[in-house]
Amino acid sequence: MFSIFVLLTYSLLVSSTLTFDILERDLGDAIGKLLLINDNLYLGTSHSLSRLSSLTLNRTLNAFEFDANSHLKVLLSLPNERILLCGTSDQGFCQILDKNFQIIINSSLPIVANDPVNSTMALIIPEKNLVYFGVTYTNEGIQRWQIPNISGRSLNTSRFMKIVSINDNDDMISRDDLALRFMSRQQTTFIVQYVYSFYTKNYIYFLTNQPNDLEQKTLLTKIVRFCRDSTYSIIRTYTELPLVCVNSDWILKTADISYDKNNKQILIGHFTRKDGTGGTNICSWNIENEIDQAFEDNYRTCYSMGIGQRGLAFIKPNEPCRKDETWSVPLNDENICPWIISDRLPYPVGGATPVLGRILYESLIESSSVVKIYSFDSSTMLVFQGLTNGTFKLGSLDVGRNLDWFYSYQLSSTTPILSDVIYDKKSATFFLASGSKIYRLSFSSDCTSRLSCDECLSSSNNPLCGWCTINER
Ligand SMILES: *[C@@H]1O[C@H](CO)[C@@H](O)[C@H](O)[C@H]1NC(C)=O
Ligand SMILES: *[C@@H]1O[C@H](CO)[C@@H](O)[C@H](O)[C@H]1NC(C)=O
Ligand SMILES: *[C@@H]1O[C@H](CO)[C@@H](O)[C@H](O)[C@H]1NC(C)=O
Ligand SMILES: *[C@@H]1O[C@H](CO)[C@@H](O)[C@H](O)[C@H]1NC(C)=O
Ligand SMILES: *[C@@H]1O[C@H](CO)[C@@H](O)[C@H](O)[C@H]1NC(C)=O
Ligand SMILES: CC(=O)N[C@H]1CO[C@H](CO)[C@@H](O)[C@@H]1O
Repeated sequence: MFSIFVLLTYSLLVSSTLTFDILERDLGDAIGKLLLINDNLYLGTSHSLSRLSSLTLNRTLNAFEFDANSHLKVLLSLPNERILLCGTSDQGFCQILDKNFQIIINSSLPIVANDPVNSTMALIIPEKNLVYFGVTYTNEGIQRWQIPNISGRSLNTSRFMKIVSINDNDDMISRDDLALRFMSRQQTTFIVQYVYSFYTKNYIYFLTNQPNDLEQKTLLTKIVRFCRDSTYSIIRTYTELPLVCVNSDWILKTADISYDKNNKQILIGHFTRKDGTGGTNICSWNIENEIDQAFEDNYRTCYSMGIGQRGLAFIKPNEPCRKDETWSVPLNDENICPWIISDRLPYPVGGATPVLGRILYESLIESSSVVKIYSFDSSTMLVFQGLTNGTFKLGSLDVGRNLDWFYSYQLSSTTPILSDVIYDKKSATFFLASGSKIYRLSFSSDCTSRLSCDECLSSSNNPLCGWCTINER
């Protein structure tokens, strides 16, 4: 059996022959969100949601309209082909729709950021039936104070979008609930942009661009973490560290998660210059061995050695770290949550030592809008880079984390490629949006005409045809 590694290396030589079927549609309005659920491709513009056939890109339903001056902030898939939609009409709405745009439930609580650019990140935790929001402060409207900076909200239709409370089931927002609020006097000055979020078995993470702490106003990229076990309040287990790719002139633009050959999660961060002059740096981190280890070392410095300040004075007034003779985490314990929940220990704990990324790619001139990573087999990952001028590049990342670009293509649109890039493994198809256009790029046509993968590999000169191995052909 050929491996994709061989194919992609080979493709360096034959990249000129790489072929795909391309289909495009112009929606007439700038596309801001993309979501694929089975054969339905959902596209959000600022004031409507459309459903297209993923095969033909033809509309399969009348568009679902929102208020003309609203901003769509969240478009995510829920089990049973349902959709979670949040936007800013009337200071905020979140809704669950079925695949035919029938409203299953409404909420009119203010939940998301309410201007076009400031961010809202939402992360669904399926087994708990809840969704975490990281919301950037915006000063439009009078209800902004009701929105915590980070909150865990219920997806249960009987308590839809209520902040999950640990102790009770009533509607009181207790201090121990799944909500994190910054100190109120920092409200308009301490702005945290939430860029990405993901979870592992034990933790929830947000990636942010923010000031380091109260005394330092310069912007830097941070990784925020708290425990996934929602019987702890967020603030008890909240911690953050700077995340650096190359140096602190660069801040995070987009990020993505994939798995390496040992099935360990890898974080890919795409950084751009802080001063707005573009450039693209791509770094990677092994989440367990590098990021979680750095958090553990930082806790050890504070709790076991008693060195430095606890920090994070924008959440709770600062105080010195305290040495606790008995504090230790068992070796190789991947879940340190039970050890940091102790009334004797100060919390939340910040840190100043950055977690440095491994540099995969540096370009001082390219401006990118998105970088994505896909793992296909144990030895190679595919890297997708979308540029701000409508060009995309494909590269292969080998086990030694060497990145080779083997293909680039200019779309008919010359505006930035939307950060919601979808790759559908089943059909070896990319869905990209740029400006008001949606593109369907299928690399599978050569594959599907073959009887078996081996035949496909030996008789096709399409190097990406190796993706048919995923379809078990
Ligand atoms: C999709 O739309 C195109 C025109 O845009 C039309 O020619 C084609 O027949 C449609 N396909 C289906 C399956 O409706
Ligand atoms: C949700 O809100 C919309 C608009 O306010 C309303 O038309 C609709 O009837 C509501 N649906 C449900 C299920 O509450
Ligand atoms: C984001 O929100 C802040 C605070 O309200 C505001 O100053 C800033 O202009 C907003 N950014 C954009 C691009 O709207
Ligand atoms: C929703 O909440 C109700 C009442 O709290 C509970 O009985 C029900 O099991 C919950 N449903 C889900 C899907 O969690
Ligand atoms: C887009 O940018 C890339 C990298 O800077 C460049 O190679 C390419 O020629 C540009 N394409 C267009 C159409 O300007
Ligand atoms: C979204 C947001 O910024 N929420 C809050 C963050 O914390 C400050 C201080 O408590 C609040 O004023 C914001 O409303």
